[in-house]
Amino acid sequence: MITVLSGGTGSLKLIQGLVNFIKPEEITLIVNTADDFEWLGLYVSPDLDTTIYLLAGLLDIDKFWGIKGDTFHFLSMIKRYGYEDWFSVGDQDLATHLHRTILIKKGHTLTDIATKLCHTFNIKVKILPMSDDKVTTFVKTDQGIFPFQEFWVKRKGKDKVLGVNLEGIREAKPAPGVIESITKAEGIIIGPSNPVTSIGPILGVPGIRKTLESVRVKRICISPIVGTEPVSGPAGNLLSGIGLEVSSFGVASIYQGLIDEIFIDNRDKALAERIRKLGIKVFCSDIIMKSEEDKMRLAKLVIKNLGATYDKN
Ligand code: FO1
Repeated sequence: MITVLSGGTGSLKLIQGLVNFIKPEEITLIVNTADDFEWLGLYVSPDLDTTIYLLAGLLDIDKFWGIKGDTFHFLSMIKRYGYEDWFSVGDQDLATHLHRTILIKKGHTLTDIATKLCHTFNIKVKILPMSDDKVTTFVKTDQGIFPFQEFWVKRKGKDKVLGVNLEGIREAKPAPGVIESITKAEGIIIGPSNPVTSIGPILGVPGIRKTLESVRVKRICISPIVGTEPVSGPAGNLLSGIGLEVSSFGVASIYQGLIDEIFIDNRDKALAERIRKLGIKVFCSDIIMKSEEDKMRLAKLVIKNLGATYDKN
């Protein structure tokens, strides 16, 4: 079994590659839930839903969120009633948020709900939220403090970041199965997601970082940065906001002690020596995943470097 710590876009592209080589039952994903928020009274869990839609074959892969071909009639109507429409929830997507909210009101946990959704869509990959407890990312900027979705979607991630606060993280417990998925894994991958607000919250849940530090199996991270720019998303602004270098070296420094090896882009070869001094092995490759071939090639290399012999058959 391999375990992947995962956020939105980047990690999911790698997972699209991994499922070509590893039986889905042999893959566990620990997913960030600190982006979750309440939207018009509904519980929205963007990274969990994006993961589920991807593996169900429903994801709009142009945007890498929402459902392909979804309509937005509900959103247009609610806007006429005077509600804000900056968060584009499609009509089919709405059903998922409503379903989750109903189940939460009945006492189900995020883990139960993820399992139910996987069952509905016949998803065999194990999808675990990082925690069943509420953790909320707030981004402190020069324009004020905003919950993550407001910072990223409403304000387009443009404000200068001064810091990040993960409310509720100290009290959060790892969701059932999370610690076990790390201790029992034959290899661990930290996906190429934003290290501050996607992977950061997962590692911040008490117990997860310590467990990851203690395991003996190989732990590989794929950098989400090429040069001084994130491949996607707000990682650049967030890394500099917490005082770190916006580069694969900055990423490696966050994961020091947690990873054995980092995949960086061929163009960042010059950083290799500095990263090695952190006690982290460096593997240079083309890490941009645009085509299906890119995803498969990178996934194959990661599996090879994990030293794992996974056979889909
Ligand atoms: N991201 C956007 O940039 N704009 C949106 O309107 C938007 C809507 C949305 C609806 C449901 C959902 O599950 C995700 C959605 N996202 C949207 C993506 C998302 O909020 C972020 O990209 C992630 O939180 C970052 O991992």
